[in-house]
Amino acid sequence: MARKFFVGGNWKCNGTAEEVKKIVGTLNDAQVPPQDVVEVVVSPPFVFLPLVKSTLRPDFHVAAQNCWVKKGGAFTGEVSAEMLVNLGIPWVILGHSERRQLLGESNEFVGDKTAYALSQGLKVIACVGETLEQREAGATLDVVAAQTKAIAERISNWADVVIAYEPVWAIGTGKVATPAQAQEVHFELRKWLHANTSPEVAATTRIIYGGSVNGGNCKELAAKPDVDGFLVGGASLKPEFIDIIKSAE
Ligand code: G2H
Repeated sequence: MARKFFVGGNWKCNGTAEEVKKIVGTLNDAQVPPQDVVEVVVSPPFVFLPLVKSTLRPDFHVAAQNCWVKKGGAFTGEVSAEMLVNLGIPWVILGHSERRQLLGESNEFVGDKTAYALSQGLKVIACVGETLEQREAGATLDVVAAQTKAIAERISNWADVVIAYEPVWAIGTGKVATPAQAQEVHFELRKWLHANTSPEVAATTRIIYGGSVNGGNCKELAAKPDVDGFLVGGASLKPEFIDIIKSAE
Protein backbone atom coordinates (compact mmCIF):
# COMPACT_ATOMS: atom_id res chain seq x y z
CA MET A 1 0.00 0.00 0.00
CA ALA A 2 1.63 3.24 -1.11
CA ARG A 3 2.16 5.92 1.49
CA LYS A 4 2.09 9.42 0.05
CA PHE A 5 5.30 11.37 0.78
CA PHE A 6 4.72 14.09 3.39
CA VAL A 7 6.79 17.23 3.89
CA GLY A 8 6.01 19.47 6.84
CA GLY A 9 7.63 22.82 7.54
CA ASN A 10 7.75 23.67 11.23
CA TRP A 11 8.47 27.38 11.43
CA LYS A 12 8.60 27.22 15.25
CA CYS A 13 8.61 30.63 16.98
CA ASN A 14 10.08 32.54 14.05
CA GLY A 15 9.10 35.31 11.68
CA THR A 16 7.54 38.72 11.28
CA ALA A 17 4.48 39.34 9.10
CA GLU A 18 6.81 40.60 6.36
CA GLU A 19 9.01 37.51 6.56
CA VAL A 20 5.97 35.24 6.54
CA LYS A 21 4.65 36.95 3.39
CA LYS A 22 8.04 36.44 1.74
CA ILE A 23 8.17 32.73 2.60
CA VAL A 24 4.61 32.25 1.34
CA GLY A 25 5.54 34.08 -1.88
CA THR A 26 8.48 31.72 -2.43
CA LEU A 27 6.28 28.68 -1.81
CA ASN A 28 3.54 29.97 -4.08
CA ASP A 29 5.98 30.46 -6.97
CA ALA A 30 7.65 27.07 -6.62
CA GLN A 31 7.41 24.25 -9.13
CA VAL A 32 6.92 21.09 -7.08
CA PRO A 33 5.65 17.54 -7.69
CA PRO A 34 1.84 17.23 -7.81
CA GLN A 35 -0.39 16.66 -4.81
CA ASP A 36 -0.79 12.98 -5.54
CA VAL A 37 2.98 12.59 -5.12
CA VAL A 38 3.66 14.81 -2.11
CA GLU A 39 1.57 16.36 0.65
CA VAL A 40 2.98 19.68 1.83
CA VAL A 41 1.98 21.24 5.16
CA VAL A 42 3.51 24.36 6.70
CA SER A 43 3.20 25.29 10.33
CA PRO A 44 3.53 28.97 11.21
CA PRO A 45 3.15 30.38 14.72
CA PHE A 46 -0.50 30.73 15.84
CA VAL A 47 -0.68 34.48 15.17
CA PHE A 48 0.22 34.01 11.50
CA LEU A 49 -2.18 31.13 10.80
CA PRO A 50 -4.93 33.32 9.26
CA LEU A 51 -2.42 35.20 7.09
CA VAL A 52 -0.81 32.01 5.81
CA LYS A 53 -4.13 30.22 5.39
CA SER A 54 -5.54 33.06 3.27
CA THR A 55 -2.47 33.60 1.07
CA LEU A 56 -0.89 30.15 0.63
CA ARG A 57 -1.46 28.21 -2.61
CA PRO A 58 -4.41 25.81 -2.27
CA ASP A 59 -2.40 22.64 -2.88
CA PHE A 60 -0.33 23.29 0.28
CA HIS A 61 -1.92 23.00 3.71
CA VAL A 62 -1.48 24.59 7.11
CA ALA A 63 -0.80 23.18 10.58
CA ALA A 64 -0.79 24.73 14.03
CA GLN A 65 2.17 23.91 16.25
CA ASN A 66 0.10 22.89 19.26
CA CYS A 67 -3.40 22.92 20.72
CA TRP A 68 -5.08 22.49 24.07
CA VAL A 69 -5.87 19.08 25.52
CA LYS A 70 -9.64 19.55 25.83
CA LYS A 71 -12.51 21.89 25.03
CA GLY A 72 -11.59 25.55 25.35
CA GLY A 73 -12.57 27.64 28.35
CA ALA A 74 -10.67 29.15 31.27
CA PHE A 75 -7.18 28.20 30.04
CA THR A 76 -5.28 31.45 29.69
CA GLY A 77 -2.81 31.49 26.83
CA GLU A 78 -4.05 28.29 25.21
CA VAL A 79 -5.58 27.73 21.77
CA SER A 80 -8.23 25.02 21.44
CA ALA A 81 -8.67 22.42 18.73
CA GLU A 82 -12.14 23.85 18.10
CA MET A 83 -10.65 27.25 17.30
CA LEU A 84 -8.29 25.73 14.77
CA VAL A 85 -11.16 23.86 13.13
CA ASN A 86 -13.17 27.08 13.13
CA LEU A 87 -10.33 28.82 11.25
CA GLY A 88 -10.20 26.00 8.70
CA ILE A 89 -6.78 24.75 9.86
CA PRO A 90 -6.63 21.02 9.03
CA TRP A 91 -3.44 19.91 10.83
CA VAL A 92 -1.73 20.27 14.20
CA ILE A 93 1.76 19.25 15.38
CA LEU A 94 1.62 17.65 18.83
CA GLY A 95 4.31 16.41 21.20
CA HIS A 96 7.21 18.23 19.62
CA SER A 97 10.32 17.62 21.72
CA GLU A 98 10.68 21.32 22.44
CA ARG A 99 7.30 21.16 24.18
CA ARG A 100 8.07 17.85 25.88
CA GLN A 101 11.41 19.15 27.15
CA LEU A 102 10.86 22.86 27.79
CA LEU A 103 7.22 22.72 28.87
CA GLY A 104 7.17 19.31 30.52
CA GLU A 105 4.59 17.64 28.27
CA SER A 106 4.39 13.98 29.26
CA ASN A 107 3.65 11.02 27.01
CA GLU A 108 0.17 10.79 28.54
CA PHE A 109 -0.55 14.49 27.99
CA VAL A 110 0.54 14.24 24.35
CA GLY A 111 -1.65 11.14 23.98
CA ASP A 112 -4.63 12.99 25.47
CA LYS A 113 -4.05 15.97 23.19
CA THR A 114 -3.80 13.71 20.14
CA ALA A 115 -7.05 11.97 21.00
CA TYR A 116 -8.86 15.24 21.59
CA ALA A 117 -7.54 16.91 18.42
CA LEU A 118 -8.60 13.91 16.33
CA SER A 119 -12.03 13.90 17.96
CA GLN A 120 -12.50 17.48 16.79
CA GLY A 121 -11.55 16.64 13.20
CA LEU A 122 -7.92 17.78 13.14
CA LYS A 123 -5.18 15.70 11.55
CA VAL A 124 -2.16 15.22 13.79
CA ILE A 125 1.60 15.18 13.23
CA ALA A 126 2.62 13.36 16.42
CA CYS A 127 6.29 13.73 17.35
CA VAL A 128 8.41 11.13 19.11
CA GLY A 129 12.15 10.85 19.67
CA GLU A 130 14.92 10.10 22.13
CA THR A 131 17.53 12.32 23.77
CA LEU A 132 21.25 11.76 23.26
CA GLU A 133 21.49 10.31 26.76
CA GLN A 134 18.72 7.82 26.01
CA ARG A 135 20.34 6.82 22.70
CA GLU A 136 23.70 6.30 24.34
CA ALA A 137 22.02 4.17 27.02
CA GLY A 138 20.57 1.96 24.25
CA ALA A 139 17.02 3.05 25.11
CA THR A 140 15.98 4.60 21.77
CA LEU A 141 13.42 1.98 20.81
CA ASP A 142 11.94 1.76 24.31
CA VAL A 143 11.53 5.55 24.42
CA VAL A 144 9.83 5.90 21.04
CA ALA A 145 7.67 2.84 21.72
CA ALA A 146 6.50 4.31 25.05
CA GLN A 147 5.71 7.65 23.39
CA THR A 148 3.78 5.89 20.61
CA LYS A 149 2.01 3.57 23.07
CA ALA A 150 0.62 6.56 25.00
CA ILE A 151 -1.00 7.68 21.75
CA ALA A 152 -2.09 4.20 20.62
CA GLU A 153 -3.87 3.59 23.94
CA ARG A 154 -6.04 6.64 23.38
CA ILE A 155 -6.96 6.47 19.70
CA SER A 156 -8.45 3.85 17.42
CA ASN A 157 -8.28 5.54 14.03
CA TRP A 158 -4.79 6.23 12.68
CA ALA A 159 -5.93 7.48 9.26
CA ASP A 160 -5.36 11.12 10.24
CA VAL A 161 -2.07 10.64 12.09
CA VAL A 162 1.46 11.07 10.80
CA ILE A 163 4.26 10.05 13.17
CA ALA A 164 7.34 12.29 13.13
CA TYR A 165 10.47 10.61 14.44
CA GLU A 166 12.68 13.43 15.63
CA PRO A 167 15.74 12.41 17.62
CA VAL A 168 16.30 15.25 20.09
CA TRP A 169 20.07 15.22 19.51
CA ALA A 170 19.47 16.01 15.82
CA ILE A 171 17.08 18.91 16.30
CA GLY A 172 18.46 22.27 15.26
CA THR A 173 21.98 20.97 15.88
CA GLY A 174 23.08 20.37 12.31
CA LYS A 175 23.74 16.78 13.43
CA VAL A 176 21.33 14.83 11.23
CA ALA A 177 20.63 11.13 11.82
CA THR A 178 22.25 8.97 9.18
CA PRO A 179 19.84 7.41 6.70
CA ALA A 180 20.58 4.05 8.35
CA GLN A 181 19.81 5.39 11.85
CA ALA A 182 16.53 6.90 10.66
CA GLN A 183 15.56 3.77 8.75
CA GLU A 184 16.28 1.56 11.76
CA VAL A 185 13.98 3.51 14.07
CA HIS A 186 11.25 3.94 11.44
CA PHE A 187 11.36 0.20 10.72
CA GLU A 188 11.10 -0.64 14.42
CA LEU A 189 8.26 1.84 14.90
CA ARG A 190 6.39 0.25 12.03
CA LYS A 191 7.01 -3.17 13.57
CA TRP A 192 5.67 -1.83 16.85
CA LEU A 193 2.52 -0.56 15.09
CA HIS A 194 2.12 -3.96 13.41
CA ALA A 195 2.21 -5.77 16.74
CA ASN A 196 0.22 -3.27 18.79
CA THR A 197 -2.34 -1.74 16.44
CA SER A 198 -2.95 -3.62 13.19
CA PRO A 199 -1.07 -4.70 10.06
CA GLU A 200 -3.10 -2.15 8.10
CA VAL A 201 -2.16 0.74 10.40
CA ALA A 202 1.48 -0.34 10.21
CA ALA A 203 1.39 -0.46 6.43
CA THR A 204 -0.42 2.83 5.88
CA THR A 205 0.74 5.19 8.64
CA ARG A 206 3.35 7.62 7.43
CA ILE A 207 6.48 7.87 9.56
CA ILE A 208 8.45 11.00 8.71
CA TYR A 209 11.89 12.06 9.91
CA GLY A 210 12.81 15.37 11.54
CA GLY A 211 16.07 16.79 12.80
CA SER A 212 18.43 19.00 10.77
CA VAL A 213 16.95 17.96 7.43
CA ASN A 214 18.18 20.20 4.63
CA GLY A 215 18.44 20.43 0.87
CA GLY A 216 21.69 18.50 0.94
CA ASN A 217 20.76 15.48 3.05
CA CYS A 218 17.09 14.97 2.15
CA LYS A 219 17.54 12.77 -0.92
CA GLU A 220 19.54 10.05 0.81
CA LEU A 221 17.11 9.99 3.74
CA ALA A 222 14.09 9.93 1.42
CA ALA A 223 15.50 6.89 -0.38
CA LYS A 224 15.03 4.73 2.73
CA PRO A 225 11.94 2.50 2.48
CA ASP A 226 10.41 3.46 5.84
CA VAL A 227 11.12 7.20 5.61
CA ASP A 228 7.84 8.63 4.31
CA GLY A 229 8.81 12.28 4.38
CA PHE A 230 10.13 14.98 6.67
CA LEU A 231 9.31 17.49 9.37
CA VAL A 232 11.68 20.35 8.66
CA GLY A 233 12.54 23.18 11.03
CA GLY A 234 15.30 25.65 10.17
CA ALA A 235 15.43 24.78 6.47
CA SER A 236 11.67 25.27 6.08
CA LEU A 237 12.23 29.02 6.45
CA LYS A 238 14.57 29.03 3.47
CA PRO A 239 14.17 28.46 -0.28
CA GLU A 240 15.87 25.04 0.11
CA PHE A 241 12.54 23.81 1.52
CA ILE A 242 11.51 23.49 -2.13
CA ASP A 243 14.39 21.05 -2.74
CA ILE A 244 13.20 19.03 0.24
CA ILE A 245 9.68 18.89 -1.21
CA LYS A 246 11.18 17.73 -4.50
CA SER A 247 12.97 14.84 -2.78
CA ALA A 248 9.56 13.12 -2.94
CA GLU A 249 10.30 12.19 -6.55
C1 G2H B 1 13.03 19.28 14.49
C2 G2H B 1 12.97 20.01 13.22
C3 G2H B 1 11.54 20.41 12.91
P1 G2H B 1 15.23 21.31 12.61
O1 G2H B 1 12.52 20.08 15.55
O2 G2H B 1 10.52 19.87 13.70
O3 G2H B 1 13.78 21.18 13.33
O4 G2H B 1 15.03 20.87 11.18
O5 G2H B 1 15.60 22.76 12.71
O6 G2H B 1 16.18 20.40 13.32
